[in-house]
Amino acid sequence: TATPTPADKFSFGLWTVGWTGADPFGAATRAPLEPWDYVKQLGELGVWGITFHDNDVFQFDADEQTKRSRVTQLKEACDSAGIVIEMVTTNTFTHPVFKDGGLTSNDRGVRRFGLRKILQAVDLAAECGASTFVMWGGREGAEYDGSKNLHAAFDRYKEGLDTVASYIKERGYDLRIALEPKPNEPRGDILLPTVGHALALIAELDNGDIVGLNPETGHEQMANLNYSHQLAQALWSGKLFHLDLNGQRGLKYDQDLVFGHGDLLSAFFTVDLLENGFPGQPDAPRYTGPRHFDYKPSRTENMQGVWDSARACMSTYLLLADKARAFRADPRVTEAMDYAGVSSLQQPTLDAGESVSDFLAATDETFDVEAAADRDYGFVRLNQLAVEHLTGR
Ligand code: GLT
Ligand code: MN
Ligand code: MN
Ligand code: MN
Repeated sequence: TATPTPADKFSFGLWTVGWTGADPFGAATRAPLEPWDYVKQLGELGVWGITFHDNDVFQFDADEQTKRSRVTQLKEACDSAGIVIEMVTTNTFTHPVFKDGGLTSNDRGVRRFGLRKILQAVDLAAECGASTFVMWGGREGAEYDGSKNLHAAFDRYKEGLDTVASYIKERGYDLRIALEPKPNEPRGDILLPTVGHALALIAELDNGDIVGLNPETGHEQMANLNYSHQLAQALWSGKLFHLDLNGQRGLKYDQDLVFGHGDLLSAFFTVDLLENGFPGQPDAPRYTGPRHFDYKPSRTENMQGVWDSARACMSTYLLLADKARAFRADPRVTEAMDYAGVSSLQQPTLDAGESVSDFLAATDETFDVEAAADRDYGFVRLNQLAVEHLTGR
């Protein structure tokens, strides 16, 4: 195992280690602790930061005084554990009032109630010094295609997000919104099912400059997508504001396994991208934010297993980071990447200043179609080198 320190910038949602194991088929298998008790333990594990929903700290119907005292107690626990509150979010999915969503419910009263709850959580995020405000629209969706005017739903989603973003600007908060895509569960179909869908909505916002993404490993994999590719496109768009690392094994319910306990080779390339950036392109955008885990300690585990699994998330990440560094430093990998043409992709296809008509007129250009068709790229050998590093050969 590899032991983390706060310099590694690992963070955990309070709802992760705090999950008591209640699922749609069974009752809780562990007793809940108070938020500050989780903080203390996470501090001892070498964790840098925590994240939470408003209702991870106080109940949905808590009065102002209770909210105040519980938030204060949490902040004090973070201070004494040397832990940062890096992200805060709103729960607009647990209470039955949100059964048809918060920002996109068919019921306007619910939308106004949900928007107020979100804005109050924005104030809380700023008060706690968080830099990211995640918005996972878990209930923004439908089971039945005829139950929603989807055109209006996108209008209301845009309206809600723009209202929250402009409120952040108006207040001068140093806070950015990160949308978290998910294809389904708990709704049959959730709006913004993937990173690409969220990017497309952000492009339509009036205040989209402070709206980006919080992609989760398992959520992209539930849509049968490649997580590292999703991170790459979010980075390329300047929109990778935050992330949720975990594990998922195939197309099934959202497993929220320990990071690396799903597709390990994919996890390797995720860490490789996060730690080493795009290959041979040091000026390309890099992710420098928290290494945030959104996982669930399996309900077969007791409290020992909760802390073991939190440690496992961080240890897996650090072990993969070591492997990824060794992979990039390996001369055989450099050679295989050159052979594969990896660095050549950086070269623009047209010459500098070359016009389309010049390009079309350049008939003297010699290109051997047959030779290029016969070319060996050696991608398999390159991938095998990754496997060899990963298996410690
Ligand atoms: C919920 C969801 C997660 C989100 C959280 C943020 S809450 O547990 O399953 O993926 O990241 O609202
Ligand atoms: Mn999940
Ligand atoms: Mn989840
Ligand atoms: Mn998540």
